[in-house]
Amino acid sequence: MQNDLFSALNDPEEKIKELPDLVDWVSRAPTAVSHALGDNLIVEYTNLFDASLSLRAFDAIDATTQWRQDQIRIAGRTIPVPRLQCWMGAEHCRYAYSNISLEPMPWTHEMSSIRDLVNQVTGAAFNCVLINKYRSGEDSVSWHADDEPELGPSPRIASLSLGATRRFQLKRKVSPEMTSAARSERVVIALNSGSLLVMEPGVQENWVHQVAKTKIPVGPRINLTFRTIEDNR
Ligand SMILES: O=C(O)CCC(=O)C(=O)O
Repeated sequence: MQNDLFSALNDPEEKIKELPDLVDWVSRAPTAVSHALGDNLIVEYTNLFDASLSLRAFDAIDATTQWRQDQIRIAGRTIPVPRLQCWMGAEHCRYAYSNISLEPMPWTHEMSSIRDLVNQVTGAAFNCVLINKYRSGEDSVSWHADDEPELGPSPRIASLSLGATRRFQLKRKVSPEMTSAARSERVVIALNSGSLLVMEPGVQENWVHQVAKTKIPVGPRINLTFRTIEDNR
């Protein structure tokens, strides 16, 4: 069903570049579901965007984002990152991971209105966003934590999903004193279109996450992970 909806986006007649005003969207009171990860917490707003707004947001973001295909070096080989990306935010928000250095693109109208909504819902002051586009099941992000120093010691991260449903997997960061049961513990959350996942402080310190490749045919997915970088200039 989801993929049928998304195939409509290939029809130029269906393309809508403008998002509706999101200011009052928060009054629709999204449902919050808690996922306990040991002592840590993920809060999922399951219906932040309904199906129609998710489609429009997907299309507007896809059309207005300057996608980049970054390359990474692994074991002496340079390979394309298995997804498209764009780093957007306030001017001071420089970000580096896996030897990739990102200068922020200025906020687009679409993205700043989604940021304002996410800030309203979460009470956070997110000032930058990593936009990921997974073109198909071949695209992925492998195990990592969003724990780069510029995000501060205990970051809060909010992640909005649009498009095809993918699986968000989490496992604990390994420590020497950990039991084998804890080592093999996995949490899986379905990333449905229109849902907002808030990884509360502590998750990045204790857990890693991934969106693995899948052989099941899936349509494209866009993910927005909102972050905060302090301005220390
Ligand atoms: O696509 C997702 O839901 C996860 C993205 C992610 O892990 C990241 O941007 O750090």
